[in-house]
Amino acid sequence: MSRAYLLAVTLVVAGAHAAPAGSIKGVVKAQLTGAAPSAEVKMTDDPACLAKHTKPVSEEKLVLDASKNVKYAFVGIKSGFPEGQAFRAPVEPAVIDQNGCMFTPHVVGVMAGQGLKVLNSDGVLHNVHLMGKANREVNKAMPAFTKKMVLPGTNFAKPETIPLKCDAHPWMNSFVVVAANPYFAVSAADGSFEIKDVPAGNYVVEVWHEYLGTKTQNVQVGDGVATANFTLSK
Ligand SMILES: [Cu+2]
Repeated sequence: MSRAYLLAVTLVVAGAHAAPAGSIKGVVKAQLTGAAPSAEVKMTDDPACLAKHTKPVSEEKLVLDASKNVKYAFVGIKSGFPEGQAFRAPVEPAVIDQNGCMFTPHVVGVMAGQGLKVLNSDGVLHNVHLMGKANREVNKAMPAFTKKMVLPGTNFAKPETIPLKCDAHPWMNSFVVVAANPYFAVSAADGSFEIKDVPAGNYVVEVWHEYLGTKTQNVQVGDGVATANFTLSK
């Protein structure tokens, strides 16, 4: 029997023993006792920003649909992996845009060590100001003619939630959530999220929202879809 054949057999057997993967799906809802905060963004500081909108623009601190489903909640696996398990950061950077003088999306997730591509669709002077505590502070001008800038993964080495602001436009603020593993998602406009390709196991899943706070729940993932719905009260 040749060595190549033995190697091939070994690889097939190893593949067959890989843990099955499932997904975690759910919806994030808000339960509010008071009125939802909603502030109109005044772009009067910069006529170039003002000119990009024909309708009033709202802050994105709390974005709800008619059923109080929450957009821009970050959901990720907090713990439950085998001890010492290492994760490889995606090679492709995450992407955030400056569009209409707003950061889009308002919340973006990166894995520790993953880069972030910052776009400037506006053709307006912005600056990218990341105010991390565990990670280094980043403050870079983004001139009108600069269409993109890639911040390497060394800027996102440690898990934490980093506020991202533009000092030129005080209403521009967002969050870059640095996660310890690649299993996370940001909820869509209908509050739904899906974390894909999760190895089978028992996990603690955490939701974070800048206004509504955090909540955790235990989720058992097997071969298929595990459900994790969250209601955040305020
Ligand atoms: Cu700006």
